[in-house]
Amino acid sequence: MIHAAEAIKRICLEAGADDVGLVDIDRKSLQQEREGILHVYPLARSVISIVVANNRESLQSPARYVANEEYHHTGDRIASVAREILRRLNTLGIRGVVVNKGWPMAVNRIPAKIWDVSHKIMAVEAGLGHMGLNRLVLHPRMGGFIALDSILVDGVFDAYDLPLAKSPCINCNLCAAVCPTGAITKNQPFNFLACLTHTYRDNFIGFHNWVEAMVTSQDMAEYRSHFDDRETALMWQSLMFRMTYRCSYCMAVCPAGEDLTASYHQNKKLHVERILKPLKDRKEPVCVTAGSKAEAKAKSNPNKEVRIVTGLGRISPKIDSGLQS
Ligand code: B12
Ligand code: SF4
Ligand code: SF4
Repeated sequence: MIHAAEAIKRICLEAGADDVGLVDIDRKSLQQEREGILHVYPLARSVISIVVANNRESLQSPARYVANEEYHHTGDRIASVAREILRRLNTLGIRGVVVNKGWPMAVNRIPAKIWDVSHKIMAVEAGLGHMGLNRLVLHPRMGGFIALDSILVDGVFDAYDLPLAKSPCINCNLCAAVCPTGAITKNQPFNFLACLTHTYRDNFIGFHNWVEAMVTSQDMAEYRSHFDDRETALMWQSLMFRMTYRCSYCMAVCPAGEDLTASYHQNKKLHVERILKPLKDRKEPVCVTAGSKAEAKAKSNPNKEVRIVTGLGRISPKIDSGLQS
């Protein structure tokens, strides 16, 4: 049976998605993604890509614990919305699987890819936006302030979406300007290791380093040379509550999307003063590996305290040596 795309989309919006697009998994542009999709759900025929908006101002706050709470809540909400959509589709005879929006992932696969379905690629194929210079999917209205999720279903639809003709990225370069690790630069590919080493410090990489520091340190002074008391507190918080993202500034400053671009163009200076500057000037440690371009970048901002860490290298030398620039 072929289902009406319009009716499926209506169900998604009524269940709480802020936007939705439909993708057939046989299209040529998804050939590399098929294996991952079929690993998660061997009966998949289509992907329903959904978007849920974040509260923008919470993500822009210099109080980063406020931004973190927003990430986690929007993540929970999109996971619930996706499950609600699937329950409703079940009543039409459509079966499927909701893919995790992010964590938990197949972290035991490192150094191989730890996720199976790239929500960004699905969202682009579903016509929900394009990846901007910051490598985030920018929605034409909501910009980058969105969470993404994908529902893999066995149903076939009478119409599918295609990528948008135009990218919402306005090439303002603010994401590159605010990035404390230099992961985003105009003429080079996104340096995911630079981003990962800093933003994910209180995630699995830092955790490995933390265990190592505890096992190998002879006394507290040596332990504190690896993890000072602030870092121990952040690790405790990530383990006790939920992971602390140390950065995400590239999302906070991005003026893409109708909701924001017009006001940005009206007063660029105000946008920079109010949103970019407090993040750029924020006094904080920036975690980098020794000798990396990220180290040089972090050192160039006097407001940042450069923290040399082991990074992923100790856990997965293969990734570090193969990809670090
Ligand atoms: C892996 C990952 C990361 C990695 C790599 C980012 C990346 N660009 O791929 C790191 C840790 C750096 C990261 C950081 C962040 N992420 Co993230 N991340 C993911 C994840 C799990 C997969 C992304 C993906 O598909 N990448 C592959 C392709 C599409 O990305 P790409 O840029 O074209 O290619 C790069 C990677 O492939 C990378 N790469 C190559 N080989 C390898 C090997 C390994 C092991 C890794 C890790 C990466 C890697 O290098 C390529 C060149 O840059 C998704 C969830 C999901 N399951 O889809 C969330 C996701 C992309 N993240 C998201 C967010 C919000 C963030 C952060 C803001 C942190 C946060 N608060 O959550 C930062 C922003 C950094 C940035 N500017 O991209 C959102 C993005 C929403 C949006 N509007 O687009 C997603 C979709 C989660 C969600 N469900 O909403 N993330
Ligand atoms: S999350 Fe931070 S370090 Fe990573 S790309 Fe964005 S601004 Fe750069
Ligand atoms: S901050 Fe500017 S350059 Fe960067 S992704 Fe957003 S619109 Fe594009």
